[in-house]
Amino acid sequence: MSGAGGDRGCGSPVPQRAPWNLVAATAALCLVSATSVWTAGAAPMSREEKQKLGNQVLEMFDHAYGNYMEHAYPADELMPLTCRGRVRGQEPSRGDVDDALGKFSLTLIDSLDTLVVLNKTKEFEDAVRKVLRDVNLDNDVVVSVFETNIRVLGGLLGGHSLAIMLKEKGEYMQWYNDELLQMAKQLGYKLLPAFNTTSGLPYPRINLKFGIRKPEARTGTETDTCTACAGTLILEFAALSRFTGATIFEEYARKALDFLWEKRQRSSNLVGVTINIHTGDWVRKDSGVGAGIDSYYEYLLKAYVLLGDDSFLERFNTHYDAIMRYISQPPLLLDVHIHKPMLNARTWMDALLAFFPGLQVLKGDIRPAIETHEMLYQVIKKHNFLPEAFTTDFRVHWAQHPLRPEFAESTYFLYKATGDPYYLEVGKTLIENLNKYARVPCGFAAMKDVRTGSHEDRMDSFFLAEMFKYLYLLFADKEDIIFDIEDYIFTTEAHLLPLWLSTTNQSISKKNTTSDYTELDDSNFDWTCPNTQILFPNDPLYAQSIREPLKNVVDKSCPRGIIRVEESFRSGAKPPLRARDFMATNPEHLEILKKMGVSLIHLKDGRVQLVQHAIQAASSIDAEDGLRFMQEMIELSSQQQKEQQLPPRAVQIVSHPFFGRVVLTAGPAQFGLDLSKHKETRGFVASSKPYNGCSELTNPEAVMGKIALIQRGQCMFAEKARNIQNAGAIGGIVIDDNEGSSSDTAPLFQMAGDGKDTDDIKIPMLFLFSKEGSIILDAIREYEEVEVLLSDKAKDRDPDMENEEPPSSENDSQNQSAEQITSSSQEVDVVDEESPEEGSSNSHPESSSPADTDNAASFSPSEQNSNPTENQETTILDGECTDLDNQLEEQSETGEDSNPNVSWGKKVQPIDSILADWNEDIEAFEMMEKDEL
Ligand code: DMJ
Repeated sequence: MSGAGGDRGCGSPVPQRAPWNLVAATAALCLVSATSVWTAGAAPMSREEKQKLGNQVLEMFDHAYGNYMEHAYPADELMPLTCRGRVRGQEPSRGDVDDALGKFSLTLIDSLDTLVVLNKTKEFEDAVRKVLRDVNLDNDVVVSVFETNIRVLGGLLGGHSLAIMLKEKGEYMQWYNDELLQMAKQLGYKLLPAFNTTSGLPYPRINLKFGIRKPEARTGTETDTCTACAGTLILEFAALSRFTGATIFEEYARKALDFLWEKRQRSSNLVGVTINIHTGDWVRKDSGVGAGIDSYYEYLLKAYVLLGDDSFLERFNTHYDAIMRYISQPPLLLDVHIHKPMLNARTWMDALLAFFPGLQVLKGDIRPAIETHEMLYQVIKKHNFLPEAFTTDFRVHWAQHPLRPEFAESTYFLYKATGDPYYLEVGKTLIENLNKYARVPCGFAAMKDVRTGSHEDRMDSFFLAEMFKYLYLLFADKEDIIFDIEDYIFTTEAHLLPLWLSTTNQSISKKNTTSDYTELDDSNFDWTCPNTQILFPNDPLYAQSIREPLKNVVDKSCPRGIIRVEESFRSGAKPPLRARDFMATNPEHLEILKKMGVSLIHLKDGRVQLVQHAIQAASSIDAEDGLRFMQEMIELSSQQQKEQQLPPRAVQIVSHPFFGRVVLTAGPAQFGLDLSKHKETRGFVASSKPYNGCSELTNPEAVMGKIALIQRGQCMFAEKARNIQNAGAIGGIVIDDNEGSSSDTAPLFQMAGDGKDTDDIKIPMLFLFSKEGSIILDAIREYEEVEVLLSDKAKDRDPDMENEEPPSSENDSQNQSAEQITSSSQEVDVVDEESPEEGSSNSHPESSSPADTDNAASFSPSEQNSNPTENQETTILDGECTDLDNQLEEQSETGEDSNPNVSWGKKVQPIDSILADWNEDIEAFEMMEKDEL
């Protein structure tokens, strides 16, 4: 997700319906840099230091872009570990992520305007020539309409915007004759068939060559799209219309926005995550500011800034008010249900919401922006990067990090708004972390797991489009950029569109809007704009004073439930029961459960099942507490389950030329040295003979004091470990014999023992799938001496590693052997190696998931209730056997459910409406469980 325009502020203090050029000019005063007035707080950064950091950003960009151009172009993206291009169809499918790839040299197009911002005008000129010469927009590929719009159409328009700016300056691009714009127009027409729905919302995908719904198109049968997917078109489409005079693009984008606005949930003014493009029904009714919705809000505000159309600001302000009322729980931003906005829909946040503080700066709401940004920074300091998702108590929920730029974007805008050098220090940390943990010999690799430091063979184009722009601009002074950045607005992909478009070809402004705003009065709209020139000179420590209380927020989390507890203490009422405090042996707790409509059922196998019947709750408040309790219990169960699984381990190649840059995710063993206890083993690797390690080694001299490589198969893992240990190995790496296997496609597992006592095995053992194992085997072939570190987490690259004399190497094509695993699975299952009599080296017993067999807390639907609509959720708790009376169970099965009306205190609610409400909650929870970014 991304940004806002320059330091342009929010709506301006000018009268409504003012001509936009005036609005733009006035708004430009709203958020200006306050560097000159800073007197205290974080130490100011010298010009030299800023320049040094700016130069570092330039060097990093060269490393990323140079490697893409050298090793991947004309492919869409660079695979930085294997140092080659990612060509769709030639790599295993990664699902939806691949829909950004249209065989149109994505990274080159996405990088165009970054080149100009970074002052690489000559390279820009070359890049534009390459785009015009090489890029084909007519490929038979199904692509995402959203991604193609923001990255490719946006990239071409950003390139065009800066090409004409340069041409006008008179030095570069003198030959340019709107060729990028012509390409953009061609692409625009290719996307239009996607809008052929009754709602006007676009299909999520389109075939670049064949469009939609023709048999050869292989798309057009989808019924749903995400709100951001349908609501993030207006900037690019309006720019295309205004640049070319072809009004159709802006009309289509406006129509889609109008439809979304009409469909907002009228009482909460929130929108859901996915919508049916034919019926307009919300498919997912959870609502936040991150994945699936993010740039819809962003584009409403920026459409106002770019197009000067008040209706967009009115809509944005209405939504913003709802966001701040329900979703914002400072410093957290938590998803809620659109129809029950007081109810959290999940207990974790996704990384995409990190753009939101930047948008709040554009809106002019600085305080919550500072708070949320600080919270995010605390999470980053803990994990080096923002994990794709993290819980309200700041634990990792999804451990990947694909080098997303959103946090850098917000950092840039907060620095522009506050002038607080603290944000420069934040940017410096981002640069350091990227170089330390993500930089590989052939570019920058996404983090597969921020906890272990392992990589994915992936460098997304947005990394070049956005990250380097925001980082460079953060440290740049006005004179470091060859044009005035304040004349442009950033799209969500950080492409630059000139603000003068607001006064060009504006014939279609509002022409086709279907909404009327009679229901809204001026109080809905915030026309004022906090001016940082007034704010900060009065109190230069303003930002710092807001951050200060949040310094330890990651260690001392305070999610909503706790706030509620505090509130109830204040009011003298009893605090609601938290799932983590619940004890099935505590009669008081059981009483509370009963009040909340939760019954507890003992299963024959000793486990305990919780079922909520909302209608049995003593009041609607108790029912809501019960729902929250169940939600927490589900979360707790799945966390416990995760915690019981061993986290993955890391094999880090530390010798020349890798120097720790290549980290492979490995499966642990249930025996041998436990690497989780801050232990590690470092040594050179050697293949064992026989390679399967199933008998006494015939080459003990080769493996003595080394880490032995053994092939999977033919005997138990423990037997292999004993054989290599007897030969003097200090560790072992078992490599899967199933050719082509990778943690991309298979879940990691733990190597189980042999059912006997394995205490005699003292050395550490790790498992690598075949693709990852072959990286080490290739490295041996190329460099002979390969040293690795076995640990639970990749270690920082030791500068000594790089100073060591390189072992003799035949050639120095250091990038070729670096391959990486790309699985997103963090689950670790237990697998026993096959028994000796199972001969085939390729036949492995199916991995058995602990979730299948374990007594671990797990979530399962109730079998005890015939009417599922009357149940909330069911949780099975491990070993919570109590002497609990059967009363509750009996109550849950009385005939009360048939009561047509339920009395909650004074309020009588028809059963149908209650059931409908709860049904929606159940659906939302089910969605939540399946949730993916
Ligand atoms: C970018 O492609 C855009 O910012 C988009 O809006 C969502 N996120 C990615 C980067 O994370």
